[in-house]
Amino acid sequence: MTKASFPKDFLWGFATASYQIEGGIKDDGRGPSIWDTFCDIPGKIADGSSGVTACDSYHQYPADIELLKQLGAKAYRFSISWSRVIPVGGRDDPVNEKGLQYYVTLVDELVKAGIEPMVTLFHWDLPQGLHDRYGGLLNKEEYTKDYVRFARVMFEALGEKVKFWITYNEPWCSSVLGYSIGQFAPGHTSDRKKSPVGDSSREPWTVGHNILVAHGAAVKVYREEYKQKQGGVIGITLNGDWTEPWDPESKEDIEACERKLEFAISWFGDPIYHGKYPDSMRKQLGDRLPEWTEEDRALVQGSNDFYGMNTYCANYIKNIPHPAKPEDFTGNLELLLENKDGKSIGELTQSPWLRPYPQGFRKLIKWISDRYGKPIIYVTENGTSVLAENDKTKEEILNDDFRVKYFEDHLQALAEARTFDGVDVRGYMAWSLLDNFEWAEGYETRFGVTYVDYEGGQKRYPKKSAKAIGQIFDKLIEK
Ligand code: PNW
Repeated sequence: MTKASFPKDFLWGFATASYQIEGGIKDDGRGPSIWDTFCDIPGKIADGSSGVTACDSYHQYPADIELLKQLGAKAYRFSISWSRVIPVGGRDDPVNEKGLQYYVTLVDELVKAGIEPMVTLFHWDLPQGLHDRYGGLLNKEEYTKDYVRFARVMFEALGEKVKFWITYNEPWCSSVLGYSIGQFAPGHTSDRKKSPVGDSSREPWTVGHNILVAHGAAVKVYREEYKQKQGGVIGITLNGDWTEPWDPESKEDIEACERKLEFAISWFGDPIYHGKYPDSMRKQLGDRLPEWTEEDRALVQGSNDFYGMNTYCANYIKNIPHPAKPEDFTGNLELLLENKDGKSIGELTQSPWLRPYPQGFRKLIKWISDRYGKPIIYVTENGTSVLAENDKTKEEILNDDFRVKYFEDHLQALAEARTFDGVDVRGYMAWSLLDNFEWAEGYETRFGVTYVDYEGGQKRYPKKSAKAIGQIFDKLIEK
């Protein structure tokens, strides 16, 4: 019998994001982002914190590179703080050379250390200046031009050494969490108890559309002006989690499972691979979902060199037998953690939405692979928090057996998808290299394979899982 495995050149490593790790938010001329502003609003972040210091990677990046080397990582996925490079953000605004230099040095040092840099251009921290100037992600014409200029600055500065570009991280989160429920910056929602501005019935769909168009426009520039001489690949990273029916006997719940995947993943995946939105979304949302002009479709369709996949868990899905509410973004269904028999989909973690379900990883990556014609896939995030980890002693935190098991189970499932289901997966980035600023959950939730001592100068201590990942790959990669 064949054994599930990964090929010799499988690219594995760890992921982070600028606002979650860098700190130094006012250093060397960095401008504010919408996350700086959002964190300043009382009540938005669980522990009242912000990215003001985070892991201090703006200063301590050499420790991050040392850590990656020590762990045997082949790649490192990080993101660019747009407002560090262009403080106000716009196409006619000045570039901040010192901020840009930070990323040039980071890439140089990674390459010297033999670690492949994988760069995310946008991981949610939009320059506040663009939000103020014209409404940021809500304004397609202005925003696209500014994003393309930013992308161009980065291709110019880093493209000789960076061969993997990710235009956007998880547009679903920017759209839904940022413009429907208001849990993420800029906090727009129809709920007037939470925000004075926002229209949950329309804005998320507009924002999602605009992100797709800006992604397509940046890919076009990369392909026409840089790809040939720089020789890299470019794609988008989409999040999504597997679904199981709440009642396995119910035809409605089974259908709702598929609809949930379409509302989460195909919202972005279908326009890129099929040139249209899913029928289920058009049916429910009507003209609140933007129409594709020929021009925009041409930018977006076929715009992925690879599919970046983020996934963490799975949900039970229960159909809602009434017409959808205008603010619904799920596909008119309930997302549950227990099924009809009261069985939990997985063990509890510190994140209310995350319960590990490794067999769902294999099923989901096959679903994506089948729907999009067997694209090259890089898993750009996968990982877990641990229940009450922050309340434990340092010794206990470092012995994170729960996280070790998560990685063992998920990497086994991924190897099976590759070997037995014909999924063309070429790499895997664990989330995250470091404990870091977990957005609205602040620092209470730790996702790192490395413990960061926030009271002790952000010193880094690898947990058991940090070392385990290399050992798991050692067993799974063909010799
Ligand atoms: C991803 N949800 O976000 C992000 O890309 C990371 O920056 C983040 O730290 C990581 O997952 C862990 O949360 C998500 O509510 C945030 O379903 C929230 C959800 C999904 C993904």
